[in-house]
Formats: sequence, structure tokens, C-alpha cells
Amino acid sequence: MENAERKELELFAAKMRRWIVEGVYCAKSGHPGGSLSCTDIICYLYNKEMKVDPQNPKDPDRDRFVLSKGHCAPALYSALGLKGFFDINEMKNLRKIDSFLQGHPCIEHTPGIDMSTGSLGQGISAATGMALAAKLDGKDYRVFSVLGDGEMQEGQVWEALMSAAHNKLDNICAFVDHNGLQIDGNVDDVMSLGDIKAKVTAFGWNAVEIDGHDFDQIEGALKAFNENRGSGKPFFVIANTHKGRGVSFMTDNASWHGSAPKEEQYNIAVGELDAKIKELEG
Ligand SMILES: Cc1ncc(C[n+]2csc(CCOP(=O)(O)OP(=O)(O)O)c2C)c(N)n1
Ligand SMILES: [Mg+2]
Repeated sequence: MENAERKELELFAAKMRRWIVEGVYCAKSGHPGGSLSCTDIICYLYNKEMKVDPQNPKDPDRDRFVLSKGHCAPALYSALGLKGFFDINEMKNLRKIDSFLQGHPCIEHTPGIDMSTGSLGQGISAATGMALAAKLDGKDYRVFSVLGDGEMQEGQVWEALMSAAHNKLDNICAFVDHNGLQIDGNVDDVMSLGDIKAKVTAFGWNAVEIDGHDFDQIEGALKAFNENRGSGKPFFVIANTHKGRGVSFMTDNASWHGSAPKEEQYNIAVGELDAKIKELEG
């Protein structure tokens, strides 16, 4: 991709991260670590890949997005807000009573949300159902989903993977945000996933492995997904990432899975992200 295009994506992602930190700080709760690790994937999808219209969020022909790791809602909300689905300043009301930006995505109240998620394992199942619906309705839309690596320990995920392959859903592209950490520490210490690529391939999907913070590699994976359409096989992307990416003291640190920064930590995080935004705007 051209340098200017990459820089534009980096700037959007830096703004997303700035709003994630703002939202979680204002709420005094939430999940910054996993939101910051999937930011670049969601940034790319909403800026370059998905056919969606902020003015017409229920367009029946739109591409769908399901955040299966629903606790990372701040990442999705920041992308939707920056794209104009709603006023981005609503991020300051994250998790407040009566706000439409609750701790987990809700299809009923939030423009741009295609599925309510939060109970790990369910999102990818719903995404599979949506991809099957597209096939049955003769529609061309695609379904994108992002799972957590800890989430992949859920048995329901593997039922969904089996179902998608059985139904030949080559219109679904699932990413795992492979940050190596879950709520209690290392995924490998809690319950190792083993060779994810070998497993999902054995479950009938085609798969690629990428650096989930590298926009050229994200683009390459999506190109491979689009070329894979017609194969009758669903497509899986193992995106290697860092939890807490973009904020020095949160990076690769499981303790930032589900906690909000105190004022001093907020100031450091915002200082780092504002400097990044300034550098990219310059
Ligand atoms: C069914 C279910 N069990 C437990 C939880 C609580 N929970 C929320 S996040 C999380 C850890 C998820 O780890 P991972 O999927 O790796 O997320 P990430 O690292 O991307 O934040 C858990 C256990 C849940 N949301 N749903
Ligand atoms: Mg994880």
C-alpha cells in the first residue's frame, strides 16, 4: 500500500486508541488491553474493506461485523464514532446508565452494531448464522468477526467453526486477536490452544497467519479471503498482536485486561497517544 494510505490508517488507529483510553477512563471500568490489541484490525475493516454506510446502518446489503470478544466494545465504538455512525464524544458516556454505549455491544440501541455480544463463544456462532442467511437469501454480503484467543477455549467456538465449514460458508472471515493473554494471564498457561492454524484447517477452514498490527499484512489477508470466495471454505486469520498496544505500560500486561487507568496513568497514556497523533498529522 502507498505510504500516505498507511499513514492515514495509522492516524485513524491512534485516534481510536485515544478514544478507547478516554472512554474507559471516564467509565472508571472496562477492558483497555484487548480493545487496544484489535484496534488495527477493526480500523482496517471499517476504513478499507467493509461495505457499510453510517447514514444507513441497517442497509440489508451491508457487510456485517460481529465482535465475538464483546468486552472489547470500546474498540468497535471508537471506530463507529470516528466513521460517523454517532457522535464520537458519546465515548465519554461509555458504560453510564442510559448511554447507548454499554460495556458490551447491543444491537438494539447502538447504530452500526450488527450483533449483541459479550458471552464469549456466542458471537462467532451468530456470525456463522448470518453468513448462512446470506447464502440462503442469495445475498452477496460478507460477515467479518473478531474472536479472542482466550475465547477460543470455549467449546461453542469449535461448533461454530464446524458448522461454517459444513455449510460451505466462504462468505465469512474470522480473525483471532492472538495476543497470548486472557483474563488470568497467559493463554498457554491457562489452556493452550496448540497449533491454531492446524486445528482450524482440520475443521475445514482455510487460514493465514499475520502480524495483526501491520496494515499491509491485514490487507494481504483480506485479499486472500476475497480470492478464497467460491472455494466453499470459510476463512480464518490468525492475527498476532500485543494486548495494550499503543500504551507503553499496558503493552503485554494481563493486569490491563479489565481495569481502568487512574488519573496519573491516564495522563501518561494520553500523552503518548496525543504525541503519536501529532506526529502522524505532521
Ligand atoms: C462465556 C463467558 N465466560 C467468561 C467471560 C468473562 N470474560 C470476559 S473477557 C475474558 C477473557 C477473554 O480472553 P481473550 O478472549 O483472550 O480476550 P482479549 O485478550 O482479547 O481481551 C473472560 C473470561 C465471558 N465474557 N463470557
Ligand atoms: Mg487474548
